[in-house]
Amino acid sequence: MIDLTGKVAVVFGLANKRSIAWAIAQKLNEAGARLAICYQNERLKKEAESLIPELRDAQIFQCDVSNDAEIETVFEQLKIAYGKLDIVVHSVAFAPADAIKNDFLFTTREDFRIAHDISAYSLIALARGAAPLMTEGGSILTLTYYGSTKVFPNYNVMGVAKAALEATVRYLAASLGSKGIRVNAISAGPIKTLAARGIGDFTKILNAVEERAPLHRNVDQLEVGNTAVFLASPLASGITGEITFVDCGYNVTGL
Ligand code: NAD
Ligand code: 0WE
Repeated sequence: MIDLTGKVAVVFGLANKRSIAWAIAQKLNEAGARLAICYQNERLKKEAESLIPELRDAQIFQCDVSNDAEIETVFEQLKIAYGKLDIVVHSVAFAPADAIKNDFLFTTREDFRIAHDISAYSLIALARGAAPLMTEGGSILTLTYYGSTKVFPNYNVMGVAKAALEATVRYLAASLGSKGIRVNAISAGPIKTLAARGIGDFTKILNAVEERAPLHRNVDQLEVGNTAVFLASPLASGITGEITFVDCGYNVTGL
């Protein structure tokens, strides 16, 4: 068993119990980490408040990652509450609905900007806020998707933003390596979360994985959580700048 007793983890991107962030928070907590959970806005506060009692030694904080002032404030609050940080989980993505529905050719400048700001730039902003608190080194994790590399119908500008996010992981790994801070991404297979709701062909995507992935099934949030615990732990001390697939092997298949 991996033991994260005495470690402090902050997780961004909790919307509801189906969120990948929630599974990661649960698994980190099971491993012994203290948990700071961040939700985006007032609208999601109630949900966070209702879930938090399921964890041991957890607190909630509000932070919209598109807002520099809120990022600054949350790291001030985390410093007061914990004094240090060991693990940061970025489980946040957003593109305006039109951009992941309409023809990619018509992606607007503003929708491109928003997708990249929230889904990729925010990792840099969070890493910069967290680094001074990661005084004993640490692990930064983000969530990506294979649409960064291959074309999936409708993923559109999110695919471009995930490509930027994965490159950001590599540059941050190089930037923070000398402080003993590792930066990695988990590339998860498709999972029915809030972020997947309303995506027309989602069942088709899930079925394609069942049919073609080496394991002939889909992944669940808890499998992503287990990999997050590993990457956050000393067992992964030699791994940084890496994209780890948790997709039942789908990405290695050619047909
Ligand atoms: P989710 O909807 O539960 O999580 C997305 C989170 O992003 C939400 O909690 C939302 O509040 C947060 N968010 C959006 N804009 C924000 C902002 N401005 N400030 C702060 N938070 C903001 O869905 P999820 O599937 O758990 O997504 C988490 C991550 O996993 C995303 O990066 C997503 O791209 C990635 N991912 C998801 C899948 C999938 O199929 N569900 C597959 C691979 C990767
Ligand atoms: O990263 C994602 C989805 C992220 C996402 C979802 C939404 C829906 C609501 C970002 N922005 C928005 N904006 C909204 O208004 N995934 C990996 C899940 C996902 O989304 C897809 C997928 C998969 C998988 C969209 C098209 C095709 C496949």
